[in-house]
Amino acid sequence: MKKTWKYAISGAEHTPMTAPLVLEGSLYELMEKARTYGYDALEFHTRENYDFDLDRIAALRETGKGDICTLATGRLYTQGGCCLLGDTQQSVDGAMNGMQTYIDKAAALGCDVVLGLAKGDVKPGEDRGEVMARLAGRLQVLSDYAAQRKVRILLEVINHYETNTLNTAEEIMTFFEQYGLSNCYVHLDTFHMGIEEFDPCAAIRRCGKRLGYLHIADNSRRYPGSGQFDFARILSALAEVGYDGYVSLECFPEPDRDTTARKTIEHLHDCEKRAGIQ
Ligand code: LER
Ligand code: MN
Repeated sequence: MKKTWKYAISGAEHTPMTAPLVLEGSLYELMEKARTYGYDALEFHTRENYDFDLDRIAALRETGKGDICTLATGRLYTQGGCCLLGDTQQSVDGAMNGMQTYIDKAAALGCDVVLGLAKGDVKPGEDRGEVMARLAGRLQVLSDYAAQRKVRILLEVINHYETNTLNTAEEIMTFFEQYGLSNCYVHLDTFHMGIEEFDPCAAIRRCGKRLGYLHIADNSRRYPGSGQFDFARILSALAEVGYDGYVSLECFPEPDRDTTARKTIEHLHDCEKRAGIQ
């Protein structure tokens, strides 16, 4: 079987103690570090108004010293308090404007955006069908805005302890089948799948060509290879659907950032070998 995907690693300039983010440091240093550890690119977590030095990034790319594949937007919600299903107009406008700013930055960088918690929730007493239609309408605006700029929206499937919408591959695929949203792609995460899916490989196959991004962590949300998940099986499922996006490490940096980054890439290469993936 053929390896069709690339590997990425998550990082931010400042990571809260509770965040499952591996690297911490300046963006440009992290882009280089990712490459040194053997990953193809960096997944960067930041606020929407981050000032990217595009010349410096272009130089890192041209010399093969570093790359950036995604901007994660969760801080729009966790720090900015805005989400697409917000209960005030200010929260919704903040999320729409904030996402458009992230998309503008991603367009300048030539990368994609991840949308997870900034999606929001159905509130008690609300009609779920109506709320999901409202979410689809707002996503359609963002999806069109991003498509015009050649940016894809990677919509993350997150477990039900963190959010109450789009918790499984089946749910998001049914949502896409109902509303189209052709520039939105499924973003799975092995940690969340361990909670929600009967079989993560079946979930990958259900998404097929609509799978756009994958976070990996082991069952305890520590590095792949530290726990019970079978990553050889997961990589085989990716090969089966011809997945050509990034497999990005998002886990707790325990026992430390360096060990996490090294052990993961070692384990992934070992799993590739065991699964006969070249
Ligand atoms: C973010 O990628 C994620 O997986 C969520 O658990 C964040 O809370
Ligand atoms: Mn994730």
